[in-house]
Amino acid sequence: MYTVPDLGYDYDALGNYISKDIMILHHDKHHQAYVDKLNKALDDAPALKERPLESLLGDLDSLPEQVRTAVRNNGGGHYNHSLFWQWMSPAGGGEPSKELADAIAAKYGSFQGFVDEFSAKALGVFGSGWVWLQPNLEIITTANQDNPISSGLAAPILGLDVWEHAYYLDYKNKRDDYVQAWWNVVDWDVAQARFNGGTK
Ligand code: MN3
Repeated sequence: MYTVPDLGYDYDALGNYISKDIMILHHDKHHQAYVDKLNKALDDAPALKERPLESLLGDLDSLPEQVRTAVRNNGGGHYNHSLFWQWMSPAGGGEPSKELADAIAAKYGSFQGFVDEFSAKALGVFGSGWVWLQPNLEIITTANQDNPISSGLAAPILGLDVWEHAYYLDYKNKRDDYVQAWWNVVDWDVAQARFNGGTK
């Protein structure tokens, strides 16, 4: 049985950037719903419970057709959100340090150049989806709850949820304000660790 992980910080820890109301709704309701639906789907295919979630998402075509879409959407939702909470911190913001900062500057000219491109891609996602920073520092987007690992790519080192449920309570339709605020809570230490350590 999958469970929703703790945030690792208080619901109100991200201050005015992402409100307590959003964090409660997003973590306790939306993420919980993905977990509940994933567990329910796997009751119909118990053998899949023996495999790590990364393995299922990395090989969706191998899954029985009756659970494939549920695993893609709800397994993806669980996987993505479990990472998303880690990528934010009340001590976040600023710029990455060390190897990641140098690599980003080498690829994008400057940290601000990277932020501008990532933000533009976040605003360019039509409807619901995510924007990701990959270990090779490419910025890619996916629709719905898809993760790059389902396309044969590496697991991302950073990602931003641009579903309306992630910002509507605070920012209404202004996704640009949400994206701008989010940079203030990004936990670069986690992104750095994933960059250094490599992701599958
Ligand atoms: Mn979400």
